[in-house]
Amino acid sequence: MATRDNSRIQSSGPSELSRNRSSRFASGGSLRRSFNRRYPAPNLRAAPDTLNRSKSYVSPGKQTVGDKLTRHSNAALIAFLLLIFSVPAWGHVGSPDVFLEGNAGPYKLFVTVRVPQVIPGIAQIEIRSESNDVREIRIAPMQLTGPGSQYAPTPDVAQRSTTDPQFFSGNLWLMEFGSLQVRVNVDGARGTGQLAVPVPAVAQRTLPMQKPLGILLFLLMVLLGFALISIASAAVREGDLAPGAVAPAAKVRRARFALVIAAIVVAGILFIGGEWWKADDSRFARRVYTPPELESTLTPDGHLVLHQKPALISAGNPRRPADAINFDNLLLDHNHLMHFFMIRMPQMDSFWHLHPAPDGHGNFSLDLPSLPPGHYQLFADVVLTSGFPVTMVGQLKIPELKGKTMTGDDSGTVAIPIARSAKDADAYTFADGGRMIWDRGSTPLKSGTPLSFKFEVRDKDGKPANDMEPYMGMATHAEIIRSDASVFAHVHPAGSASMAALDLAQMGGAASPQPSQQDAMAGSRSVDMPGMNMSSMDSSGHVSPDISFPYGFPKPGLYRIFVQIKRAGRIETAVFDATVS
Ligand SMILES: [Cu+2]
Repeated sequence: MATRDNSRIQSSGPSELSRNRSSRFASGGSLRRSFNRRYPAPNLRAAPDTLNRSKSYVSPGKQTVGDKLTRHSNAALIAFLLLIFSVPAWGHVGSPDVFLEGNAGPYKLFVTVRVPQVIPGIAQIEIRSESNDVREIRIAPMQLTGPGSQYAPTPDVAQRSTTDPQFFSGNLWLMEFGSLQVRVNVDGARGTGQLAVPVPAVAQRTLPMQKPLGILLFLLMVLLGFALISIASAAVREGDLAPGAVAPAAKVRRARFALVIAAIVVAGILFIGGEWWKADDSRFARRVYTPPELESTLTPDGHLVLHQKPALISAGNPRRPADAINFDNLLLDHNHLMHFFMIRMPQMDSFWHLHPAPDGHGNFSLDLPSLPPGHYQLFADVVLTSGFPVTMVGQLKIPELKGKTMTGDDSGTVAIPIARSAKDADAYTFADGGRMIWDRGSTPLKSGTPLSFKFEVRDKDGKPANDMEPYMGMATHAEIIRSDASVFAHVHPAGSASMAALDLAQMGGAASPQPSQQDAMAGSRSVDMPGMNMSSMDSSGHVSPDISFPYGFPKPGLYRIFVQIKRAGRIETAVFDATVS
């Protein structure tokens, strides 16, 4: 997803290095082999091209002349090492990583996919099994939709942790942008099972070249350049002289001429190389994903029209077209084509989750409810037909406004402003006296750690609420927003992947479903979605007052979490603040 994240690349600790340095990346040759092994057949021919191009992916924003000279195979190797040793920084509208809780057959898994910052790049897969009867877990990357989703590559075996036998991890190369998936196959005492994890793969940034490396390469360039010039001139001057003989004046003159010619040739090579580097760099820069902007127009009577701005999500694969944001062709994501969120900034005290509808002219529109006036940050979630989830961002100033009454799945709340100093509360009281309690556990919240968020809903008498209902087919919808709006995640009990993408993934990568199929899927999901975390819902749709979802904060900071539930026909939104270190 998108990069609104300015965080710098973090330095890699020793453990990070050793985790990434698996033997198959030791040399270029084995790298190529491993790539062919793990990638679906239709892409094989694209492989060398993609592979060679990857050296540009470490090209810096600010380059020294030396940086531009690295056009050799060892430079490509260095580039790969840089890629391998980089730790994912965080993007999305803050959150590129995928957290998923689901069932691979009889085995309940908690899967984290740490998406690389650059594509091609290495995704880190971490899997925790709830039970201890798992013998082996295999993982493989592939496209989520289209022909590439039909040909699973040979999977890799995930390594079992030596200290924690229920924890498995592995690294996978993601060679393409766009809508991918990681297939997780489990073999154990209770038979086999499969879970497909949708992974939106985008380049989040251009990795800068490390300064010492740039200086080293620059010096090498100077050395090699001068060496080449002097060899050329020395060869002309002394190439056919007897040992110890002195070069005649004519040869000395010709040698000077050769020196000038060699210098011009070297300068020309450097110039062409520099231009090549720049072209490659800008081509990659165009593929770095930033959240598409959402344009909005508000009429005085509170009618809001949302326009798309054309944006393409490159596939990075010449055989696969780029994904376009097209408001006329989206997937239904838990019953709606668009989930639209408004939050008043910077207080984060007025929060709305609305569902605009297509207006038939390529736009989405809705009548706003009565909102407190102010400056609002907008987030709009849609899912492209490839299963790629897009969060568009925008800003809107809301004047004093007499809005319409909310209907259907629309909801919102006004709470106290977010405060940096106060100790974060772990209970939220609803208007009817009922409460939601956050079981924060004893350890402080840390960024970069996959967490299971657990909440308990109590009625006004303090007893577990027995009037919980599914809200848009699920026990809860939670929105997690950083205080500077640089992180936005829309999370469900099954995790941070979009529900529409999950539907596609569990269908086994059939081509994009038709709307009728989607309706059937949406309908069936509210009762039972195979593979998904429905632990807080039973087959009759009864919802437990204990709700949970997996998520990991992408970076430290202050976050506000809106946990939305439905009780006795009312949609309620609990508000929690989280200080993350
Ligand atoms: Cu939702």
